Amino acid sequence: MNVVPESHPRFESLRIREMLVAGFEAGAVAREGLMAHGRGEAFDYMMGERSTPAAKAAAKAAAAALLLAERPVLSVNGNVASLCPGDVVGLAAVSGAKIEVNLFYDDERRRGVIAEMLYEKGAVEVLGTEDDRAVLPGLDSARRRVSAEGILAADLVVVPLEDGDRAEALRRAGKSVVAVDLNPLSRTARAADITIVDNVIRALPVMAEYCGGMKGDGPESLRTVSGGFDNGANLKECISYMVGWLGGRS
Ligand code: PTJ
Repeated sequence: MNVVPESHPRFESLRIREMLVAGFEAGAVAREGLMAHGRGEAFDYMMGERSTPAAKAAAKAAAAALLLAERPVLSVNGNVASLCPGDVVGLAAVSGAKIEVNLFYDDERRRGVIAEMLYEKGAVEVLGTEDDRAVLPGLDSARRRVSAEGILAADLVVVPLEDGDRAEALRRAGKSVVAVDLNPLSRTARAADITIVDNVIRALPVMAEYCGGMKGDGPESLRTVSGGFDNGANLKECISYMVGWLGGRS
């Protein structure tokens, strides 16, 4: 983690890459997760590697929805565990959400490594490592294996770095879906109720901050915030922001 000098103009981006490589070497990140990060990086570049006003609005609506939910769950994969395990634990603590490991490239050993990374950051309980997991209907990938006490019973699931299939299956199962995806064109981004088009590294702390700020608010006020959110319009705003950002650089 000390090869790139802090004075390097791309230090932050390179530091994030090193976190993923370290996560890969620790056995948490799938090989394919490294490539998925590359796609994310490209979109992040197109929005100036910052949380846009549209992303902040989506994070606020997501925080209100999280506080309103009765059985919210944060779904964690290898990339998320390697990039921001402490932020996952922090968001769970402030929102009352459960934490569940759920992998596309499912592997018992990797699930254990990821759970351990979260426990090291203070997680009280990490679901998804049990042998006898339940099945989320309407999904063929390994992501269908879910905890009966977690995602199966959830009324809202936060899905950072997701594949569209599961986002759609979760919606069909009657759950609200909050996605964090740098790609505003992805199937996940379109299938979710609320999509935060931002890097998960920035989005989770912003969500936690909004949760902390709105924690004392009544359900009516929270419903006004989450119900007033239009995901389609927000995605359009994100795309316009990217086009504007690129236009300004040419
Ligand atoms: O750990 P596993 O086995 O669950 O595997 C995880 C990956 C990421 C490999 C798996 O979910 C996958 O293949 O995902 P996709 O279909 O490549 O989608 C990942 C999405 O996340 C893409 O739209 C990327 O743009 C986006 N993305 C990548 N890095 C980030 C991101 N979004 C937010 N923050 C990031 N840091």
